Amino acid sequence: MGIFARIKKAWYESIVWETIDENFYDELEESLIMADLGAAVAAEAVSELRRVVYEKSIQRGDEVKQALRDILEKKLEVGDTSLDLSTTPSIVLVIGVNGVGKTTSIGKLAHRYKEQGKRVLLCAADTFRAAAADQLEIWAERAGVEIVRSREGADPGAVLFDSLAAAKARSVDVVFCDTAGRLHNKANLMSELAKLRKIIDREVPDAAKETLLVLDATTGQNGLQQAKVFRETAGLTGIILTKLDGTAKGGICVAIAQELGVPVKFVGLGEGIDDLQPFDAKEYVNALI
Ligand SMILES: Nc1nc2c(ncn2[C@@H]2O[C@H](COP(=O)(O)OP(=O)(O)OP(=O)(O)O)[C@@H](O)[C@H]2O)c(=O)[nH]1
Ligand SMILES: [Mg+2]
Repeated sequence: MGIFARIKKAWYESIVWETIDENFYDELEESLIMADLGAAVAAEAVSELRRVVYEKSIQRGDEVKQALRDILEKKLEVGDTSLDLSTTPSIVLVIGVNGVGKTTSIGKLAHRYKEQGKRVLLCAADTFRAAAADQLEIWAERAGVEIVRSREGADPGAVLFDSLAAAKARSVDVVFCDTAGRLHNKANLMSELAKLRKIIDREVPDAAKETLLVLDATTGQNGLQQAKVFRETAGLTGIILTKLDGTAKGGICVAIAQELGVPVKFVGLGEGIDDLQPFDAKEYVNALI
């Protein structure tokens, strides 16, 4: 950056962050709420920022910004962001409400781990929707991985059982299990997921297991409620935050990390097979602020 651009930038930042007064904090809190962090977490972050600004006698805009980044980053660090794939097979159950990007994310994950030299098998346990297994099969072909599927209306538990048997027989490294996002009602969906969990625990008790909740970044505050409900039924080891390529900031993941202690593990940045990245708190917070 040239000297004039630098001066202009410094000047701009100094007027934007010039007065660290009540007004500044109020506006900041509001913009954090707008980014979907939720009222409670936004208030907490701002009060922490006040304390840091006071204790360190911070006056410069860029220092305030950095202090806020540090605070949010810390809030996101609530657990391992990598997948535990330490056993053969390891089982990854992918859950979430309809349309959030479960099947697409599985396709991307399959590609990612196949590229890393792992033997991957997809389990088409979404038998509720006619085209669901076909959609997963297209992803399996794209990624060049195996799939176990059945017909529409088949028992998802039976498909999972077959997938686990195949995984054991074929020395598969990782099974990604797709699930329905919609059954006749929420109670049905949840009891179905509880059943799938039980089958995994029974059939591969010693396997490394992940249960990933897929959340659409554009969902906003409702994401926290979804995470609570799914955590109760299926347990959660991580979040895949999709559709971050749009305008949504996905700040809900900060609220989920804070309130439920569940870390984001991957972010979805588009519809293509390469549009999935491991979550990086620093990068995420930089983009947020
Ligand atoms: N822009 C964008 N679109 C995405 C992303 N992930 C998924 N999608 C799109 O979201 C739509 C739904 O994705 P699916 O993978 O079918 O979602 P699902 O959760 O499996 O849906 P159901 O099986 O119906 O519950 C598709 O059009 C995807 O291409 C993402 O990270 N960014
Ligand atoms: Mg699907």
